[in-house]
Amino acid sequence: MSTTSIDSLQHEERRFPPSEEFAANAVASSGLYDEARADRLAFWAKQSRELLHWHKDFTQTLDWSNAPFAKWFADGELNVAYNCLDRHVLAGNGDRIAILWEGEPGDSRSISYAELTAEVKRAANLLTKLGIGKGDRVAIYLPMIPEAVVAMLAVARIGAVHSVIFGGFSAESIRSRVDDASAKLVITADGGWRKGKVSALKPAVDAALAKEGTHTVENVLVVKRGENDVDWVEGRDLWWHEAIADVDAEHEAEAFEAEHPLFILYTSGTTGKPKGILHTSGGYLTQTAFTHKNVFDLHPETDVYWCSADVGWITGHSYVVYGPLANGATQVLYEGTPDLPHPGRWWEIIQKYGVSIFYTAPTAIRSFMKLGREIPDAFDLTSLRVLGSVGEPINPEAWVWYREVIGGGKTPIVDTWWQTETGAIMVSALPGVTIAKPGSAQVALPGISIDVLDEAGNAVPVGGGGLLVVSEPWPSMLRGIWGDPERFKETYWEKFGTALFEKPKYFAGDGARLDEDGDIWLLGRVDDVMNVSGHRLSTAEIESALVSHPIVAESAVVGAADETTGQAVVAFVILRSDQSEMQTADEASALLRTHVSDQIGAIARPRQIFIVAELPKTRSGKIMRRLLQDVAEGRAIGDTTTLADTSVMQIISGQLGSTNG
Ligand code: 7RM
Repeated sequence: MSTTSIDSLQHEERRFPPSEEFAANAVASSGLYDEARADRLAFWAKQSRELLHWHKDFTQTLDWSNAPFAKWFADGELNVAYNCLDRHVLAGNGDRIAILWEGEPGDSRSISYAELTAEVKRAANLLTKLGIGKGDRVAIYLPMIPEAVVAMLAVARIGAVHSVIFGGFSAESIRSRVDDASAKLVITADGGWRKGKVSALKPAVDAALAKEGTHTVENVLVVKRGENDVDWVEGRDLWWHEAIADVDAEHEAEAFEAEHPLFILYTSGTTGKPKGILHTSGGYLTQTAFTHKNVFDLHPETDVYWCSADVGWITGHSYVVYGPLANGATQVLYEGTPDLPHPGRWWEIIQKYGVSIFYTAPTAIRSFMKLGREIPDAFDLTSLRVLGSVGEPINPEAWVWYREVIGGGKTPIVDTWWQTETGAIMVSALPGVTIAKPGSAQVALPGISIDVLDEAGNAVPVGGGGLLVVSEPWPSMLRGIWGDPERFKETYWEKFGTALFEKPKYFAGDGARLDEDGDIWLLGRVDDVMNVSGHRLSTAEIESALVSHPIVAESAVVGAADETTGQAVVAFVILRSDQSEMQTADEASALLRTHVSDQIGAIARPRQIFIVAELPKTRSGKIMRRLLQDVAEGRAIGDTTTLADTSVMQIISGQLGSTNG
């Protein structure tokens, strides 16, 4: 909700027509729209056969008879890793570079498709030797190093299921994910480079595995990267480089059913417990490959692609690992922070490798904007020809800056809307086809059906706001929530269509507006999910972390508009009565910020914590976050008439004169 509307007035009238360079792509792409409109399923079947190698062809494209549980290409068989590796080598492209890796301290590695294939084959043999088989879950907790990609592909190659846990998450987050998926193996590193120093990873895994619910883990495989000292559990822990040295180099990829599970990725929802989003093989790989090729106009022989996302997020899964590798792309992988050892590090990397396609988040763009254009202007960025944005709405001002300063005023920008659940891009302009409108994600991709509906399920009129839904199943859709089919149905499918309806529609949780051209403008989440720097965080999850601390009686968390990160976490906390005198509000607030960071991870640490005496509640006891949001954003407080006690907000805003927070 926050940033889109403010400066859209200033830029809304600006239109950026496609340049001549993309004329050929425009013709090809409009053909895709036509084909998909004529027969959506035939379109996806054709794309899938063109983009992937099927060991066994499929006869049925979609089985939606058990909606909302979909099956795509169900009787087909393929191997995801073979599609990302072996077939490129067999096609004569083994010497093509797959990964141009940059470590934060300045070390680098360049890895060809032949080398990556060889490495994944060894890793697959190692996993098998460790007793990992088809369907077993493997947790991966690694920095942005090539072994992260190797580990994911090796797991996929043997038909096991990976659960990648972002390296910024805490021991408790690792514990709950390992427990939920009953992981048999954890792959981690001693540490990785982050913000100019080695940040240890293994201690968090050790701490997690010392907790309850993690007894399923038999081994911990440790990549040496940080060279930091680590504790060692004999019989459980193995060094990756030692263990991989004495396994066979040959490995033949076995074919698995199209619906065989590929990975689980946990994401925040509206409750305190993250959901394990399940993705499967054939449909997921079809749509990640299709979108990566067409949304970015990829030419794998000549392009150098870079997506700045960490593999711990869905963007890293789909647009660092599976999409680009399925398409045989050459890509940059960067371990560290954007501003080290100097604030132009990213632009230096683009110059060094001649990056032509760059995909990043609005938060990053806004923080570079703040530093001024002198920094990127000092580098040669003329190799760039397509820019992408993902994770949150991009405000028109940042959009225009991105195009002018980074894209030299000539590159198309694709603003891509999608989710962990959708698996791949759903709404985006196509370069060369769509007249770009800064701030609007614009149109559904070929083969994707998007609607904006009101609460009753009716299409909103032009200019109207409503809820974003996907009205037809799509190949890379989530297949469920791990271990919780009821929550899957409830969360996504029951708002627009129940078992009574023949065809339920997918409710995305985002608000959207349609303009007079039919373009889609995303307006932010309509549920209690926040978006901080393009990362999803749940208010309920942070609230439960807060109340797990013995000094806290009650808490309420809101996402407050933030100039750089889109939203920021702001918490309101009532201390237990015996605690209020024990410490100052400042002390309590500092203690609790650290506590949240320990419980979930540094990204969830509140920007501010206000220690308050009361929270605004309705008569039925529901916290009115809207009012707290007014306070957190420094606005006049809205309508308080539905509060059980109307004086509460006066007390809270009165208190804010005090210094805590
Ligand atoms: C890819 C990713 C999903 C949520 C989604 C939206 C927001 C993502 C855009 C966007 C406006 C965009 N997956 N979102 N992309 N909002 N414009 N181009 O971020 O599962 O982590 O988050 O992110 O609210 O529901 S995610």
